[in-house]
Amino acid sequence: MSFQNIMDIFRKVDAKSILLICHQNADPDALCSAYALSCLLNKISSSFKIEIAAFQGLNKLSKQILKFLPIIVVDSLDIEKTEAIVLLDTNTIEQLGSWKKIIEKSAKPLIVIDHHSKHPHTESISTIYINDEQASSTCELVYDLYRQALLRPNEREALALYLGILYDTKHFKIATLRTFKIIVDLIQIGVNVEEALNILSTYMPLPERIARLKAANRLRIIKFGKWLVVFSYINSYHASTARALLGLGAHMVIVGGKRKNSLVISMRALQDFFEKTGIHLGRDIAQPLGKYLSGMGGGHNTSAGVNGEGNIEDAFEECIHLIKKKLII
Ligand SMILES: [Mn+2]
Repeated sequence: MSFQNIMDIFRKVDAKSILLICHQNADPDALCSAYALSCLLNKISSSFKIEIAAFQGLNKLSKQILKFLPIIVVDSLDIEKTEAIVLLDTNTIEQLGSWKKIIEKSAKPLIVIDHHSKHPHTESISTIYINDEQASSTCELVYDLYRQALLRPNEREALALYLGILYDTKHFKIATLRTFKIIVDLIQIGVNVEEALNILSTYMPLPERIARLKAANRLRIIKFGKWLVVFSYINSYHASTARALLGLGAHMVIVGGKRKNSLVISMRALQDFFEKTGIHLGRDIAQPLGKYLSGMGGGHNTSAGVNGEGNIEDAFEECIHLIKKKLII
């Protein structure tokens, strides 16, 4: 499926208004791919009226991007006035919340451009399904559409594509040769690498900074053989704080505090800690801790969370007990 196929569909329905939809709390890849695509379509025909919509608006970093790129995004859906819909960076229409039903019922052509694993339902309701799991980001796919259209992004569009790719590859940690080839082109067009990095990294609200610093000040360090496990308490930004403490040098972090009437705990560990100790945070710590606190716990191997009731000191003691049980030093 190519750019030509998309244009054929637009021509078939005589599309004047085109709606580009991002997944809920649109991340920079969703937002920037929609923006770059809207610019591409406007280059093809200035008579297209294009609107970008995101269910429940944008995430924090995407909001930051709006200060640097002239993107207008709405958080309401008006499907009546549009002739065609393009869904970007969205794996399943579950990610569209209450818009899901409206999209499903609509008889208007639906074009999906995505790089997550192929989803049969999404495929079944789409007129054109551009899905490439090898692509690092939806921005990479939109860049491909520029090439197919034999058009070159301008500086702003290149910056948008760069930001989407930068975000989705976790600052190029999971970039491929294909990604870097595109990146070279975007830099040649005029992307300022340092400025782009700043756009994606400067945003941290003051309360979050304070939470991180307070948690660092209240650290309790426990050494299990060569492993450093740190505990701290704070009443907000648990996940962010846990990540920050990992960055300070801990192998594993447990941060908890009160939220409303319950106890919330976030934990993080280094990949190396998981591989060498075999301790799976979700299964071995968060799940049993959730039970202990009459709540729920779970998560992944290096990232997990618990919601429950009780006293934070008790919860920490139980964590220590669970770690000791699993850890053969
Ligand atoms: Mn993406």
